[in-house]
Amino acid sequence: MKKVFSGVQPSGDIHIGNYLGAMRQFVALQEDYECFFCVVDLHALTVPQDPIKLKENTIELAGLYLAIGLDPKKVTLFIQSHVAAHAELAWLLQCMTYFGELSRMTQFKEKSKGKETVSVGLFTYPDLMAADILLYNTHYVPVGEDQKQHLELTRDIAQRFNNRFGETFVVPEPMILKFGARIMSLTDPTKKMSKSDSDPNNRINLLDEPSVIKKKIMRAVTDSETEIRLDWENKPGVSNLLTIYSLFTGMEIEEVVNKFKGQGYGTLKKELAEVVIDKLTVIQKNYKDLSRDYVLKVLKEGAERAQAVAEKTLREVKEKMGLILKD
Ligand code: AQP
Repeated sequence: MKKVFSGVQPSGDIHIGNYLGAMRQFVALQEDYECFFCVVDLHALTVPQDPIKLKENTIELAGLYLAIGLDPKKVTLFIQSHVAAHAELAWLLQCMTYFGELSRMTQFKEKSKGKETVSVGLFTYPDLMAADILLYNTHYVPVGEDQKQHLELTRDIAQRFNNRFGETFVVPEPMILKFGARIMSLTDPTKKMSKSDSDPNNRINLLDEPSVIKKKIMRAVTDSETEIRLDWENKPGVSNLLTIYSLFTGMEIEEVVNKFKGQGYGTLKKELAEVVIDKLTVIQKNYKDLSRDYVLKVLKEGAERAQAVAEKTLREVKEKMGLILKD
């Protein structure tokens, strides 16, 4: 069976961009692939985190994975730092990655822009991501558009390793949705919706109360015209709202545009709020039904399964690179 790996950072509130761009796909994939889904807490540490909040976010994200419909009998769900092989392989891969390659990463440039200091971890983040993926001999990686460049680097590293040390890693392929892979901010629709944006109104979180969802959508930035049409260049705000409507209802985008043609922005926003509230209420109910003990049990069992696979790959890599194995 082909393997799938993906991770989400517990770096803040999980929003509909994470869900529509990546997590929603995971649920369908669990039926046909051997899936590993991870709470990538080590990645979250690349920018400063409040330790108490990080722990809360980690358990919350694991609960959300279950609440959206992942079945721990079908998938391996675990916390990245529970499997030490991720950090170990990341080091080995760092020794095979060029400084120039990491310097070209757009996410690093964006996240370090205007900052007086940035961690070395933020710079080497793509190597940790490559380790996450390559440890499981992953064939497919379902991610949002913003992770495409990191995936390309992962492929380059895997090929470089295989060329130098012999066939070892599966060279993974990204699975990026053709539509909805980049959900935009509600307050500035030229930027992507993001957990770390300082303005909480930029995003709708999966666990937002209905009244908050409605308020955020009604305040979403549009434009000074009145016409509803899909036009990313001139009307990114309206185009984003239409896209979210289409993704949550399963209606084709053309159908959605026709439905709202000739109506005001207020109607689009009101109806969108109802659709989003309806969908998120189901996830929120599932989430509330989970006990912390159950989530921890799933994560423990997941880590044991993941560790067995990861350790095997790591041993092979160490051996090929010339390290002496302890046993
Ligand atoms: N706006 C988005 N639209 C579509 N997909 C998105 N993803 C993130 N934002 C959008 C996808 O969600 C998955 C998990 O993301 P991540 O936790 O790895 O972090 P990120 O990509 O850096 O996204 P965030 O939410 O903006 O987090 P912060 O602010 O902490 O950096 C990935 O598959 C991502 O592509």
